[in-house]
Amino acid sequence: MLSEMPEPSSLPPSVRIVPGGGGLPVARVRGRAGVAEVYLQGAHVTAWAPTGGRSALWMSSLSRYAPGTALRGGVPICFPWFGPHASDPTAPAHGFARRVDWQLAAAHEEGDDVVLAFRLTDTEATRSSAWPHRFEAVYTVTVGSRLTLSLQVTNRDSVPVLFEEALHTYLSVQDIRATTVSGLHDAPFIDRVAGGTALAREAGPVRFAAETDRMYLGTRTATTVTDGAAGRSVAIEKQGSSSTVVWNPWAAKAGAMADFGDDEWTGMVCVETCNVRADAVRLAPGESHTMTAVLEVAR
Ligand code: TA6
Repeated sequence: MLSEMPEPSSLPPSVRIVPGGGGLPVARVRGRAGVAEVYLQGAHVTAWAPTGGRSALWMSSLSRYAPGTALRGGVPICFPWFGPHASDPTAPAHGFARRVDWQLAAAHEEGDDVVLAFRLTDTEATRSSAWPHRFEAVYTVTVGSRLTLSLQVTNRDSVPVLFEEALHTYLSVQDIRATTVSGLHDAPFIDRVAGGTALAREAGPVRFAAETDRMYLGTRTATTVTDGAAGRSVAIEKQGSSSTVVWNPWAAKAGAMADFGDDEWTGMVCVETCNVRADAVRLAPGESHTMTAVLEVAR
């Protein structure tokens, strides 16, 4: 359990910290305009729905809920690197941020929205040869008819830092084979399934007929996920992000993941707001950078 849990009296009536999966503390948000759940481990949003709607986020039924283990689904925070570490094979995939406890620093109501601020600073659990730096991260989650996620990173070190970051958003869809992602037409991408480094481009919306793992670089555009089978869509606006990753593992890779149901691949798609590879962020000592994603469900 966290040593720095906020006093219940300091929380608005719409926010309660309760034991979640595996007994991990989770902030349960019941606002006038939206509801959500955010695990303090990883400041991990695992559910969000406009009030009266169903969660736009996907969680695996096989997700593990254990200290230090990444949850499968929702919005994992990948930081300070994306994917495997460039040189240390023992370093955790997608960095340490999603595996460590964040502090719920503040929570308040703003009109019909509920705003929560989570904070992570360097500790023994984050400092390693893989990334030894002093830093502060503040993650602001605004729960309402839209979900706004804002990650601000500040360099608290005495040397410049370079980092990658991603809001690795798992969206729920009725059938990936009837789902498209628009907004990335003609944007250059690395096809990670093909193991390529060469940049490809595609004229139309992204469609899914096999494992798909695309890293779009140098793109600041909004995207729209159209869930054709359910007749609904989710719009993703972003600021401070130059990369977008689109991923579906398809059957074989889903079957190879212990925390991913063999047939669950048809019900999800990842559209990730990020700064990765050539778009990695460099900060001088004392400098800050903010990356924001805004999700909105449209009929
Ligand atoms: O964002 C896509 C990706 O990098 C895939 O290559 C796959 O590894 C996925 O993330 C999930 O990674 P994880 O470490 O959460 O299993």
